[in-house]
Amino acid sequence: MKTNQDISPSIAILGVPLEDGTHEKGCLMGPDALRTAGIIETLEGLGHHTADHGNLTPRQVTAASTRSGSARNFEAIAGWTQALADMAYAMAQDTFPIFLGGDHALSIGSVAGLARHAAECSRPLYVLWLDAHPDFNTPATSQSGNIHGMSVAAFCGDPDLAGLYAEPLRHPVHPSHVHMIGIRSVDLDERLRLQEQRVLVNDMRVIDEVGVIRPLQQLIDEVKATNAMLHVSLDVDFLDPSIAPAVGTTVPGGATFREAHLIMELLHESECVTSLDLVELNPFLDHRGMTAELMTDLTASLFGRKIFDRRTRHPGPQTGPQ
Ligand SMILES: [Mn+2]
Repeated sequence: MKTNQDISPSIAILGVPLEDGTHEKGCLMGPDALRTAGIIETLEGLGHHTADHGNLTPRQVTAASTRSGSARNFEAIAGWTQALADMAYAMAQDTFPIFLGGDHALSIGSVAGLARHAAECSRPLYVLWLDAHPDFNTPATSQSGNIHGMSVAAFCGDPDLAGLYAEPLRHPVHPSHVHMIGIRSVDLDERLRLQEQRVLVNDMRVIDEVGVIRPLQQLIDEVKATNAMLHVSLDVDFLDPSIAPAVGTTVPGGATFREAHLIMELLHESECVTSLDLVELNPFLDHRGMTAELMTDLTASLFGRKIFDRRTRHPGPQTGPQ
């Protein structure tokens, strides 16, 4: 993904077996399921040197608390966030980091670390949020109190989630730099906040009407025009449950196999992407590893694999009826 064509991009993998952001158990097995599906061998096979940093251990945090409302496992997630933000920052220095989740609360830490790195490079950070949900709730608006539904609010600097970080968030992501695709389940308060803060939401209706190319091209153009870094955060529930059943928050009507691969192929061609989250894989709910394999294949497309080779078919000599 680096623009220097002479150097094969070096990829750093980090497992984040975090499941405190959701009610459903099982996401802690996500990183190992992705490894079992061959994500590292796949990337190596595409010519990318890939280093596996193993699984992250959370920090022990005692002081964190939310200012108001409901946020389950706040302390535990603060521990993951603080350890991950530091790791993400370090990994981004000279590699393309891939974070294997773990539930989507992972992004609270990964994006914060990447935003710090981007700021030090004097570049904006854009986030492409591929998800059924905007994850823009706050402790005050959330019905469930599950922090995996608050990730975007957290890294955009919501004050009720500030206690997840070790220190005040110096580089919050600007909400207008968050582009969402695939959205089809939004809470009422969340909808109002998304509009107020000008998050760019492409719901499934947009995909139905114009496809994935136009909204994606708008993002790529903006990223190129501002010399930004681009983080992609891919939630399993972005995909239609018929092709990706291994997630605790399935919503019908998700992206198809080809829509998802097309997004990844266009992102590869753009050479804009600088980091990736693969989140919400719950292997306990999977069917013979099909979701882990699909997430691995989508990652391969992001790194240059063509699913369908564009070979020209030469029809054989026309033969008449025998
Ligand atoms: Mn999500």
